[in-house]
Amino acid sequence: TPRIFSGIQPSGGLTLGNYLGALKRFAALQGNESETIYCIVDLHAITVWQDPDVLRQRIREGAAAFMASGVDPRQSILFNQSQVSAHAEMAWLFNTVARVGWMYRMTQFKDKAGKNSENASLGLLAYPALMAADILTYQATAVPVGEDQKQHLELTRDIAAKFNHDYKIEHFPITEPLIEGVATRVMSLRDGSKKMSKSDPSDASRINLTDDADAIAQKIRKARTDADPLPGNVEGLKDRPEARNLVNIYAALADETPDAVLARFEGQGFGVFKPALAEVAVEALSPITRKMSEFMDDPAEIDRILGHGAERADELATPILERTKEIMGLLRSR
Ligand code: AQP
Repeated sequence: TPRIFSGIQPSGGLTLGNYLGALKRFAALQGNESETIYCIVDLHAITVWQDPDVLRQRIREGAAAFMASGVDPRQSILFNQSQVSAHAEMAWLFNTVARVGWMYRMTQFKDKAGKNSENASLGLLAYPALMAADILTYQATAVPVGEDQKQHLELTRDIAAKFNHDYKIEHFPITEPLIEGVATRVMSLRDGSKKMSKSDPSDASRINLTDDADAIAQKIRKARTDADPLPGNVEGLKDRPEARNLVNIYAALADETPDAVLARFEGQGFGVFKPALAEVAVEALSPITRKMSEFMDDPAEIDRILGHGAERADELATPILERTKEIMGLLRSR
């Protein structure tokens, strides 16, 4: 059976991008044909400064968002990264396998470190080695992610291949990225060339999973668009990134193809399309927002679920970590 791993950072409130690119698909991948392991990657979040009290709350919110989106902690293993020490240990081993030059090439590092990259945390540079550790500590074979994580997943493959080559053993699988559907890159509502992101300074650029119906409708109404009517198929959206983004969001939320959506709205302007999109968005998101807040009413229960998930994750991770150390010649005498 395929073993699927993926994670989300508790580095801010989750967005529609996180939901469509990740959470919605995490739930859909659960089932008898695969083993699913989902993680709130708190060790990744602290690569940029996090207020401790806020972080604790966001870890719980992350867990609530997973469960509200349909991740069932009985079917999947759901936990937060820092409770399973194998992730950090494996990351150190991978720091010795990965090359410094590989890390400097990562576009996420360049974006997040900004101009003054000498002042970025060492952890921000090593981020992708920890991500490789998350995945390979479970010998996971497939990782559902959004388009923005593609480069990091290629680096995970490079680390696995170099380890297998250097130690002359087929120990780690070469993991497959699962980047599927029309919402693998949801764009900002204010700028069709930027991805929707939880850390964008403009709240109007994104739909948060905690936004109420009025906020969702207002953000969609104000979303940047052009003035042309909608075309009859996706070909007609080629040089219209903002329009394409809204159509893709509609299609992903309604589980339709963009062409099917356009067939219905051909010739209509955004005065008609935006209210229809807002309706679909509220219908899809309001049950999730409601369930998230119900889960958040019982933080002790969330902590219990994460603790139990961490125990199960630990059982899978420890033997693989121990075997990795043995392959590398790290002596174990007890
Ligand atoms: N805009 C997006 N469209 C589709 N998928 C997205 N993902 C993120 N943004 C979009 C996917 O969500 C998962 C979790 O992402 P993450 O929390 O690990 O960090 P990120 O990719 O850096 O997401 P953000 O929201 O942009 O966070 P910040 O602002 O902190 O950098 C991943 O699978 C990601 O692909």
